[in-house]
Amino acid sequence: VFGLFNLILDAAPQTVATYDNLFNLYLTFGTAAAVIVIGLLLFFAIKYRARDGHDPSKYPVPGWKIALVTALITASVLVTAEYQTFASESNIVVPNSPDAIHIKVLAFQWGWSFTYPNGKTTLNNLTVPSGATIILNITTKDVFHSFGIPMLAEKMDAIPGKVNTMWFQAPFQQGVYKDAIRCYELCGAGHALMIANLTVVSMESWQRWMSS
Ligand SMILES: [Cu+2]
Repeated sequence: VFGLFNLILDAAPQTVATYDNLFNLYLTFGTAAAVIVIGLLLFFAIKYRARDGHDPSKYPVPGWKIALVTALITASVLVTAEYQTFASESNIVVPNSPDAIHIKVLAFQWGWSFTYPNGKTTLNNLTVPSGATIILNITTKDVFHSFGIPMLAEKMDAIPGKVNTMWFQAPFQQGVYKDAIRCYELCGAGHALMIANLTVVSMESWQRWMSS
């Protein structure tokens, strides 16, 4: 099932694949740990249950070998998860690219305003060129909000008096991604309405709009 999802997201940005791979790794280890622990718990609970003719003091006690094997398996799982986590960080740090497009995001009760390098502003719609590296500088006019693009597996808090940076690679597929942007911090009566579109245009029409 996860392989299938990855296939569908094949055309999606690298950051999405990084987050998904990491999530699937933790999910796999977590599920395996749960199955083994709960399975053994049930197995031993039934095997060594109290009944006539059985003396608990005569039951076998696990020796150092089984303890060592358990410790080694646990250590290798933890080392693998930590290694993958730190290795993934290089894929998601804000890129220091001169081609990156910087856009200011201002959250307010209740909506989003985006200000582009040419000084223009759009409301509840973020327009970016296909495949480009986008660096967002996110803040808020009033209360705490949180800027999230679930389809890109990204989220960043918008905090009064502070500018938080988040970056993403724009999807390659052009078009309007309806309701792709949402608020993830309960921010008042209109919280559920803090929805914006992500519009992906060609680099040519982006540049035309930038210079218009
Ligand atoms: Cu909000």
